[in-house]
Amino acid sequence: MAPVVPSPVAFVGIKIPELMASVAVWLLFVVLVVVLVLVLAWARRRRQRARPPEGQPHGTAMGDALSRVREHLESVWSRTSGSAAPWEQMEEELIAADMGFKAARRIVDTVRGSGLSGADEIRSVVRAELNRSLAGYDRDLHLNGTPSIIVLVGVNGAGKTTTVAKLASRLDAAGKRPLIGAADTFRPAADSQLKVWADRLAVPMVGGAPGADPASVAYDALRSARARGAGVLIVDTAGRLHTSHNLMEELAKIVRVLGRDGDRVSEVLLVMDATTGQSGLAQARRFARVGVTGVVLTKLDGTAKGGVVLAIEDELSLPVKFVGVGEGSGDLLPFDGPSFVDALLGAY
Ligand SMILES: Nc1nc2c(ncn2[C@@H]2O[C@H](COP(=O)(O)OP(=O)(O)OP(=O)(O)O)[C@@H](O)[C@H]2O)c(=O)[nH]1
Ligand SMILES: [Mg+2]
Repeated sequence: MAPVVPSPVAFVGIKIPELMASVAVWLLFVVLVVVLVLVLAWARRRRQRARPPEGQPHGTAMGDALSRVREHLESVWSRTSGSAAPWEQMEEELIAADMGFKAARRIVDTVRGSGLSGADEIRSVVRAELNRSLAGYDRDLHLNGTPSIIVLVGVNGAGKTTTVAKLASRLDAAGKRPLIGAADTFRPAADSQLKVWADRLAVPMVGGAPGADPASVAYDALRSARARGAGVLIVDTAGRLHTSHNLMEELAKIVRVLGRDGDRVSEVLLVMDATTGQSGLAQARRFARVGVTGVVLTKLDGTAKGGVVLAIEDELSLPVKFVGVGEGSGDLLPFDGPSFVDALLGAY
């Protein structure tokens, strides 16, 4: 008769089914921990990909974006130097750079009055005049309230949705916990366009059904932002023609409804396409009536007409707060007068 060998399991007093069950539980636990670690690492990588690497500038520099205008103006200074400078031609060239009639006239009068004639001297007189024109505007992005509310408005295709994404990226990188409100319920693809951005940036978004009342969608997004403890709500709106009374009323309603519970909309930013030039000013005048607090000038990278900043500020008395210099999430620069003037004239 074979000797009876006691099973090691029986030896330590645990039955085999119990042992298997506890091993299964431990295995499950280990798998869950591994999955959790992988998901967290993946989410972190995605967020880092959406941000510019440390130490690199956030998107295209202003100087690169304005290189075409700068080259154009460079030829203006050299051609108009000398005592018999063709002032009319200089004025025309400045208007061609989209500075607007008022700014162009002011610059020519200042250069003429200075009695200076060398290209470098003219450039330094123009630099002082431009800096003076652009000084004194409050260009800060004001974030008051919990959450702070930013609404973007503008005509079709100006760059609102892209700017919402760029702002979300900036504010997220600054630790402001943004939430995107997709209140363009008019264009069927608008919601999915913004969702792609929101997913890429790992920023939460609240939208609504196509055709839903944009003011209700904006209000739902505000409630969600409050519930999630978001720091800033950024609301995208549908592009509209400034001439449509009803659509302009709809914008006013969005702003009103967002303030219903005593919140205040911190910023209503008018998004303007720099390539539209002067014709954008008539549109902007009508938009300004919905309480616009500042302008985001997009597509500055694709134009030889960056001078429109001066025309906007002269004509609308609204500060340009940001400029768009590309299609990426990092291609939004806070506008500041001296860097803009350096980009226009060369920094020396
Ligand atoms: N080069 C360049 N392209 C831009 C910039 N901002 C936006 N765009 C492009 O302009 C096009 C329109 O941008 P959208 O953000 O969809 O414009 P929108 O105002 O939301 O358009 P609607 O919702 O249809 O009114 C897109 O192809 C963008 O990639 C910019 O600063 N530079
Ligand atoms: Mg849009």
